[in-house]
Amino acid sequence: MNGCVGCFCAPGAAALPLPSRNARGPVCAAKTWQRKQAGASRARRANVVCAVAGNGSSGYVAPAENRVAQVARTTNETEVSVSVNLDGTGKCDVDTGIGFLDHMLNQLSSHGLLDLNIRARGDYHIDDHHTNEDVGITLGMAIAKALGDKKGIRRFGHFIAPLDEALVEVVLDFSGRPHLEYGLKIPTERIGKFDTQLVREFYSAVAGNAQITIHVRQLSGINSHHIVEASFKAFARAMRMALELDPRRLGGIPSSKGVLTDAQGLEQAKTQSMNH
Ligand SMILES: [Mn+2]
Repeated sequence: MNGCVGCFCAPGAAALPLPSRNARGPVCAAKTWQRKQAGASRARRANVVCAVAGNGSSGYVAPAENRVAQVARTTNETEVSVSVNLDGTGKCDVDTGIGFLDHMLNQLSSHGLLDLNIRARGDYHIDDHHTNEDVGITLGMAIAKALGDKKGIRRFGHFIAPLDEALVEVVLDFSGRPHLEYGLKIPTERIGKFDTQLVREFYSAVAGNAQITIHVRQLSGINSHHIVEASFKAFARAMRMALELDPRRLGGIPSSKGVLTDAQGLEQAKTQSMNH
């Protein structure tokens, strides 16, 4: 018996006894399966195009309700307001008074497809510490508020982003359990005027207030600006993955416990953050 027409299976191996109606010769089981898959994936692509027109993320499922929130937070040290749309298109309008932080928030918005509007003013005459941290706290609170009970989300997200020589991995879980494992080794104390110790403070504030477990791991990197920016790009894409809806979840809460928010923990985080 001859081998299958159109693939390289061994002559006679698993060949169907009769050629199919459209085939010009005998067809092996593998080829039949491939042809079925090709037809199915053409059909899938057509559906997805209808479902995601204008969004551009394959498999994107729009939520039934808008996932948006606004949070304003004022202390003796800072005044911060954040608006966020978790299902945005990457529209970003931020002015925190800290240039490098604005640059990083633009990465988060653009690559996470979050619409962000952030205004902050703080006690810069001391340093940028309070303002940087309070932007992270308020952003975390806004994300948690927009997300609500987390019904239907993918929950986990991960991404490895390069920026030239720098390569940074971010893995996160919207677990309701705030935790930060921070592995950036930034070689300089400053990027322009920005104190590089503030990167950790920012991630910690977001993790605490959005109740996310975040692991940030540096795989390579020499230039401080590249390392931090790669981390924000990875963070953004990981957030996008985790926050998008899983159509197979059918709107359920992605936890075997059935709950992913810790109201008491959230209150504690807010109280702690007010006492910094
Ligand atoms: Mn840059």
